[in-house]
Amino acid sequence: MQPLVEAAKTAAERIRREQKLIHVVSHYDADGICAASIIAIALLKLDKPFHLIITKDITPELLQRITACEPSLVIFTDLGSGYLADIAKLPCDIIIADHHELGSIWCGSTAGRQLIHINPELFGKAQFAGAGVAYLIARELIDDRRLAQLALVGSIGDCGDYSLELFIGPGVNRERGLNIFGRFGRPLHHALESAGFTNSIQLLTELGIDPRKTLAELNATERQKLTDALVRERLAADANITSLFTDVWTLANQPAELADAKEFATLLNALGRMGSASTGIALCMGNAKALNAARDIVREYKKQLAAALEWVSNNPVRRTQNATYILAGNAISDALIGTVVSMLARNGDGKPVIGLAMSAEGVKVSGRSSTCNINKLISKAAEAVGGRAGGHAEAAGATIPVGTEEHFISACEEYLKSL
Ligand SMILES: [Mn+2]
Repeated sequence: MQPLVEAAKTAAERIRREQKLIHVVSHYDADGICAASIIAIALLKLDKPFHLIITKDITPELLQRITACEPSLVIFTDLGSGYLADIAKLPCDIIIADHHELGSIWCGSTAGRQLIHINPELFGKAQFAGAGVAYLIARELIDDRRLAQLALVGSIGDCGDYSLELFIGPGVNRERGLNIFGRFGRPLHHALESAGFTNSIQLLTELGIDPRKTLAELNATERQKLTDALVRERLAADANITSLFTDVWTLANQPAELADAKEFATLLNALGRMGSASTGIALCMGNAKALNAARDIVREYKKQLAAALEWVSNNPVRRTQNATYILAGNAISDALIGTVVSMLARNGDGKPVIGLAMSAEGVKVSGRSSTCNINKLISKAAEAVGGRAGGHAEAAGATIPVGTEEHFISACEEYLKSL
């Protein structure tokens, strides 16, 4: 951890020295939105002017646009490690705070420029998400309770296996609780049904609990009654009860909808995918008014996601011995294909699930797998067809040229057969 902290200190010192407009570029998912907000909160407090760009991907056009502003410092959060060769062309100092798989390795100075590359993998420890790395930098600059909250929300949104203990403090509380999503945001009967418990209204009524209450609204006696009943139900079904409990993270001084870290992260993820990352940034920075806008956007997101899942169930997916491919074309938006693929992969056998959908830049590819390194697979196949890829061992994405889909799938199959 020490070298990682030292690198974060170097980045913080560089930020403190900057006099010109700082450009911040971050990823559009929950982790990226939290990472960007962490840096934004610090820069605001330090009175450093900055410009923030939230993006799905680093493209040559984006880098050109930044170059045209003649910046002297650009900060990348939750992306960048996979694009070092392109980013290094920027004619200024660069900080990358990322955790995605490394394309190549650089740091230090070159041609009078400072390149600070902070990725936990470089230090042999992959225990931080993008927001966690941003937090390590920002806490060297300012003291603000929101930083640890956002680092936690981003890490939870990223779904990786991260150590979260560092974020526990006055604004962040961890306890063991029921593993039921929607503690603050969903009526209990709905939350229970989504968690796989049937006849929830009947069960709650029998227990004397108002089904419209949320889990967070239950008093201690009601919560105990419910817990006992759910344990009994699981035992009666001969099911495992350990999955009934989980770490529950509560954020202090947040409106109810943002008080549970998982719910907050889910909301940010939906906003990012709907092209409203700015609403997410506003929420992270404490603008309570942004909640109204967020609610409307999330409603629309759920509608689109339901339609996408319905499309998948009504249209043939391509299953080979090695993987499942969803050729969605224009039927599923490129912003939703990753979520759809995640949901299918969760219920699958661990073999790769790969979705392809049309996007403005080409064909967006999104893959998940727990049995092979999906980032390697997708990178290899994307490279074979002239595309660009990046991600993690379990989840990765790419953009490939339109018309190369079949070639891409053959390249995947070839690679999978060779394993
Ligand atoms: Mn991330």
